Amino acid sequence: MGKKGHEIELAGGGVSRRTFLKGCAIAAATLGLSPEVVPRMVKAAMSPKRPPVIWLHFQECTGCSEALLRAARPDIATLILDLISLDYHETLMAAAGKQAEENLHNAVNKNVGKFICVVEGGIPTKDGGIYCKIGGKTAMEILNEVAPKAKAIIAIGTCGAFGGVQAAKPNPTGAVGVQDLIKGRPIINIPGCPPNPENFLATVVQILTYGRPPELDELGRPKFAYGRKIHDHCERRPHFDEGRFVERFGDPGHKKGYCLYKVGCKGPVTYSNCSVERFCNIGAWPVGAGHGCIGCTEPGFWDTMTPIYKHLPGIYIPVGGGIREQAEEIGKVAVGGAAAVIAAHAAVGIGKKIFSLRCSTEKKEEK
Ligand code: FSX
Ligand code: SF4
Ligand code: F3S
Repeated sequence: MGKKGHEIELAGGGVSRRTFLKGCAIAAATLGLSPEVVPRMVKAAMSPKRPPVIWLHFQECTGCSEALLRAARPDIATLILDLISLDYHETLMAAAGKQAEENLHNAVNKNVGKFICVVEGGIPTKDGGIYCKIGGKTAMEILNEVAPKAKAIIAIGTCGAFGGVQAAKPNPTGAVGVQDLIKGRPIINIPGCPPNPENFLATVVQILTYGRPPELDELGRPKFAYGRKIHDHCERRPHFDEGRFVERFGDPGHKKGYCLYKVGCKGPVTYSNCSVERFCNIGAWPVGAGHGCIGCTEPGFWDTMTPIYKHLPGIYIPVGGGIREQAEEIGKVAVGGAAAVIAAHAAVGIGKKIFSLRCSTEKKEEK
């Protein structure tokens, strides 16, 4: 890229300064930081010493890499690829076979204690881990060779973080997330199926600028991205509060943009910034498109958030006043990750008529 006006070439040579500044501004906003930190971020990110990144792929659909490469605001993929030195990525690199194996070996051993290991995909542990093998080695073997030598590990996507859909009961391959196997290294989970690339970008910029991972919640997720519920910032929330719900897909309420809770939205129990950050630079996100959130950033969502089109067992909506605090309990229970049956009270406007969606358990208790 030539050096014309603002088109100043950066460390990696792929993006203009303007794009770069925009990217850092987005990262700052995503991190919840003031715009004043942007120059510091730019300085840190412009360092010619780009952190080496080794990106491993295990049991997954490659949607995480796809989401990153197809990100649009402002060409986040290029920006990320300029911020880091991507030394190994099986989907993107030209090398194959023996050469690829040598690349991995060299990238790890040249950068012991310095590289960021990104893990995309779950790791099968049953039967000696034979259900995912690359170059004759199991995913477990590769992870155990690479991850302990990393400075930090980013488990990208719900598969890398919590095992993913392949861990759905009965979990035939014994799929788990990175944190179940690797101890003693910092692990940052960026779940979502797939995750929002802006959360990955912001995490990388945070590490580059401050030399440490962002603050994490008890599930290892950055609080800046997973600190609030989908429901807290959903554009359909006023309908929820006023008791206006979609009863069936395609009904008049659906056409009017009413709340999707009754047709299975798990936004009240899902921690993620989707309703704020959105996707693809066009403000798109699942609930905006008319489908409920399926809770894809939560561990075990494939078991705990299903059936997708039914509200969670035990959830009911008592309409009346004074229960707004109880709505907060919904998320806490979900973050605890435990409850197969979550008794949750959704906040609704004061003085509305009582209607109930009580589950059979509760009906039985009433009898
Ligand atoms: Fe998993 Fe990544 Fe879901 Fe796919 O590859 S988080 S299956 S959308 O995207 O690992
Ligand atoms: Fe939005 Fe879902 Fe909450 Fe309704 S239940 S307000 S659609 S997040
Ligand atoms: Fe996933 Fe729900 Fe966001 S389905 S992408 S956490 S809106």
